[in-house]
Amino acid sequence: MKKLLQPRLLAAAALAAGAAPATAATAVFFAPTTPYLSSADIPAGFYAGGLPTLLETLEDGSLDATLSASRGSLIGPGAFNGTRDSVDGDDGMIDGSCGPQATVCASWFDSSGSLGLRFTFIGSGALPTAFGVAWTDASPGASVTFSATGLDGQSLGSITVSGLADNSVSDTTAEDRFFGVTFSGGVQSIFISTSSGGIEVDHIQYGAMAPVPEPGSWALLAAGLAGMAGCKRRHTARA
Ligand SMILES: [Ca+2]
Ligand SMILES: [Ca+2]
Ligand SMILES: [Ca+2]
Repeated sequence: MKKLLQPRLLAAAALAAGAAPATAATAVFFAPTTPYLSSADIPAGFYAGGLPTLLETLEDGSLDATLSASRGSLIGPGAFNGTRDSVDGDDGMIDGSCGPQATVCASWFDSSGSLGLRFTFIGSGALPTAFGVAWTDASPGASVTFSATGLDGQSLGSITVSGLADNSVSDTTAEDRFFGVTFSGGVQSIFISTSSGGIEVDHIQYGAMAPVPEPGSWALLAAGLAGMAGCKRRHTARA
């Protein structure tokens, strides 16, 4: 039985110690407690316009050229049938499974979850400001740790979620979860690891983060509303 997990949105402090506070930007980590069964489960408020620039489902048989992986390999049709664990909807059906099919359901796997997987943006142009992945499998009881780096390897923080992994290493999908981070200063890489056994992921993705109101703009808005209320009261008193 799964236990209830952290709040839907886990926010964490971000700027690495000693990093110049050039902006008030803070990395925000997303770890929804509901399953990621297709790209429709990307959390609201993650990407500008709701969708990533790149969604690497791995169903084309290779990792996109704008991404590098520190470890692991693509496992596709014909390999690990019954235990390969792709995102559920990659076979066109949300049916609690994606793995044994002959022509679809690819994922990314490494036998060492503790060494983890780092996906780095190596494309041209500006870094993405939102970067995520769908974790799909680990050994029973393993916890999942997700972290990210910004420009020049600056740490953006990390989160750890325990109690996710079910008691199966087959292609069960109800345990699958989205992990992502947004940072206006740019996200160079994401790293995901598990405390024991292997690790499997899918839907590596990045894009532009959804705009977040600056705390200052909230303060200005609140002050403006308070001022309007004051004017109305004065106007009412004179009337
Ligand atoms: Ca399916
Ligand atoms: Ca897939
Ligand atoms: Ca799974």
